[in-house]
Amino acid sequence: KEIHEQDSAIRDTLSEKDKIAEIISNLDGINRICFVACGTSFHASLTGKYLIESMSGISTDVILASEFKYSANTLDENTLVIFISQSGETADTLKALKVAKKTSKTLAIVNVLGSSATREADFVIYTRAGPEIGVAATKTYISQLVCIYMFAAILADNKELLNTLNEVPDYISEVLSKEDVIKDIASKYSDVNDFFFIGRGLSYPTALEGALKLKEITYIHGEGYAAGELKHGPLALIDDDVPVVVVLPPGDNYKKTVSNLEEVKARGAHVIVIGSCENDFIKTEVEDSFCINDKVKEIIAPLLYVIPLQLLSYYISVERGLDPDKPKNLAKCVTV
Ligand code: F1P
Repeated sequence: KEIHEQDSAIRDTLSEKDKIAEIISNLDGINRICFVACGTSFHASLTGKYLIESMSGISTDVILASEFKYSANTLDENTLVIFISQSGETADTLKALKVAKKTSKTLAIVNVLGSSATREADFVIYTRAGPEIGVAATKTYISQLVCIYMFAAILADNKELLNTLNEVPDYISEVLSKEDVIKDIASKYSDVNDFFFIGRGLSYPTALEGALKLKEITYIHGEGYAAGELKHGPLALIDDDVPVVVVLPPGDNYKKTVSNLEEVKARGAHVIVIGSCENDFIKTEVEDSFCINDKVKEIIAPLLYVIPLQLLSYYISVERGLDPDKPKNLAKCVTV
């Protein structure tokens, strides 16, 4: 249900644009940004680093909330610390927020109205995705990303990107209308033991999020890797028992990612490509693929390419007789 609500959820998220512009107008003197988050919210934060650094050149760090204390002494009054949390109640994130506000300006990007993080932070942006009942975050991930995209685009005065975001809900509906393709792929791979997910640049956090969803709701080992990093060891783990999901949007990283795809194929891996429908490679060479409208350029690919990965985990979970909404050993809100 929540995967299917993503187009309407982000229509509401997009209405936060003016609020974000107002917050940015109050950020004089900021020369460093630091994201702090856990789990899926951490992957949204990694996307923020790529966007802000490439468009504004502002040095941006991403710190796991549980590791925050080792970097806390690097913050100062010129650092903006952005806390991303669906619940606004995650213990590690709240603890870090209480420390960061002593030295720095703080912004919380949160889904739950009135949650603790919204009371602690100097500034608040609501993701407006609506209630999320399933334990594993899906629609709130996309809405966090949309907030981060709006923040980065306004910061860089990138009007073209801001306008493009208005097209995303329609692209999402189009992706969701083709979910049967993923259902068929899921039925082929529901009893494997290990998966890899690879991508470069903006597609790297997408690969990490695909692997986390798989672990959370199917209990299959999923490893998200930067495609160019595979050669530094993990290629040894790839063989014909390990499917490799390749996040392959069009753009600057396309050719290099294809060469990584060829490396894993040469080791016998079954490759599942998420790529543009106009991509010759998809049309001719791979067995399992899901294609996305070729008008979706690399810059906005994280908002679309993660959806087939969410669906893949969902359908594998169902194939394995599990309840994807109630994964074992995972709470919606981790308060310890
Ligand atoms: C962080 C998080 C979620 C995950 C699960 C446990 O929560 O790791 O990403 O799906 O719900 O908590 P939050 O700080 O974003 O609420």
